[in-house]
Amino acid sequence: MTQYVKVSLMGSGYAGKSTLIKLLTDGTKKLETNYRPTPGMDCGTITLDDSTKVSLVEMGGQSHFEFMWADLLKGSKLVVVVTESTPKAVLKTRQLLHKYKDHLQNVDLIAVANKQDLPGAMKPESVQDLLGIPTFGMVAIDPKERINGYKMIVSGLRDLVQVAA
Ligand SMILES: Nc1nc2c(ncn2[C@@H]2O[C@H](COP(=O)(O)OP(=O)(O)O)[C@@H](O)[C@H]2O)c(=O)[nH]1
Ligand SMILES: [Mg+2]
Repeated sequence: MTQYVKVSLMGSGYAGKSTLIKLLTDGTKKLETNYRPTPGMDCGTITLDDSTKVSLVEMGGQSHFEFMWADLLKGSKLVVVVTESTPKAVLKTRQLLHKYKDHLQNVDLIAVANKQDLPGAMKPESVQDLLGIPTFGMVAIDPKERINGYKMIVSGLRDLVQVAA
């Protein structure tokens, strides 16, 4: 029987959550770069092994969808907080983590310092210092980053993957 593991992606609108889901679930070589705000939710599935699939669920980042977040977070094995790598965006993400800290208490958390390709991007280590959670650098529009994206999800699910192995 296949077990589904829920991984939620949260973060401000425009951070790159939908692009990251596409990167991880879609074999295409070129990732579309037009921005379309996610209407509430976006999702995709990746296969870890014969018996385990990961459901990636994006929580629409715009503030008028925030009312759904507490519900969407429920049952998540891992929450991936996606942020742009500008100081302003990272500070906003830190506030977001603070605001939802009660809902994030019993779940593994990692952060993605996305858009590392943009000039002046903060290094993942600096983003990690500010957010206080393990942080991975990412360029979600670059298909070459796909393997790093998988590794990041697998390392976030390490307890579960060890059990499955
Ligand atoms: N330069 C650059 N742009 C990115 C990257 N990831 C996403 N984007 C762009 O940022 C915009 C917002 O991305 P999207 O995935 O829709 O953000 P979401 O609102 O968090 O789902 C889109 O135009 C993407 O093409 C990246 O790593 N680098
Ligand atoms: Mg989106």
